[in-house]
Amino acid sequence: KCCLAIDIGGTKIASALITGKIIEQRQQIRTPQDEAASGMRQALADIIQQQQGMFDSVAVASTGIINKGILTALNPKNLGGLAEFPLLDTIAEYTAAPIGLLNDVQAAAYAEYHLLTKKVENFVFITVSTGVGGGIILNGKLQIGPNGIAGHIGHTLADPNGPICGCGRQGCVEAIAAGRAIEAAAAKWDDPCEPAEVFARFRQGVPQAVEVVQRSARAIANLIADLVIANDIQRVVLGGSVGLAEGYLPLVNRYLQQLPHFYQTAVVPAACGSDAGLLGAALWWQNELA
Ligand code: ADP
Ligand code: BMX
Ligand code: ZN
Repeated sequence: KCCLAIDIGGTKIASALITGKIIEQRQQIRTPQDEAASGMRQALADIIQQQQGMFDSVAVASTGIINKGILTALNPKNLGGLAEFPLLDTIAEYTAAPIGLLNDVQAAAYAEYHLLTKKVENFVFITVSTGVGGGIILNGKLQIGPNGIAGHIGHTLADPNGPICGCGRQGCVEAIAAGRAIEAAAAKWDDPCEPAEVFARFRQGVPQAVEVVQRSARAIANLIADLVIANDIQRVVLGGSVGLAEGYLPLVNRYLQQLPHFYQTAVVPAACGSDAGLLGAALWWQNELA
């Protein structure tokens, strides 16, 4: 049985054919930013039509709140202003195969949890990417919630005096720590640059870059501490292009280790790297829906 997995992020849309844990035909395109709704429809149509006849099911991991087949952005700025999109109906126009939908980070958490070698009951996956997202597993069960909202930990409070988040709240973790937040900070520099270059400068010790990366890592360390003390989380896995950027995780660990021991837990990088969302969507479909 082969599953067409699609992972829709704020920056990139990945797709692949997945059989068991084997990933084939992996492709990646940029997430449409202007004309976001028609761009999204076209991107989905292209992916499905390219693989037509090759899959028995479609599993989609998407950024945003996924509820009753609809994608609702908590932070529309992460999706080129797209606030709501009929994900299920759109995909169903292009294929008769059964379709499963899940939030992108809930999916990634599912994959990473099921790949752990040392079993734990309570687990969190955090992505620091375009936004900051989370997937929470309690007593071995992925938390989705009655409205699909569970795990949106990027929108917990980091600083009541912080920047206004795209979700409308002031001082969210996402507004301080996410790739887009780093991008916004670096755009104001005399010598502006992209997040990848911010990290290169951070590793060279350029003070401006060090400050921005430290601010992000400190917010994530405090978020982890809050999750641990609220839910007795035994393990945290970090993903996303910012979360996996060289030098970032050691910094998060350093801030976490400065806190009293009850707040601490092991934080490790995503075993599936940038494939966690794809693999998680397919695994979740196979195990929970098929
Ligand atoms: P998505 O949010 O679509 O899942 P990513 O996980 O790749 O995608 O995260 C995208 C964010 O990561 C963007 O804000 C981008 O600027 C930033 N980014 C991309 N590459 C790097 C890198 N090498 N180091 C640090 N940040 C990066
Ligand atoms: C945002 C939110 C989450 C998502 C997280 C990470 C939107 C559109 N997305 O907090 O649903 O899981 O970003 O998403 O409101 P990514 O695009 O950075 O992978
Ligand atoms: Zn927010």
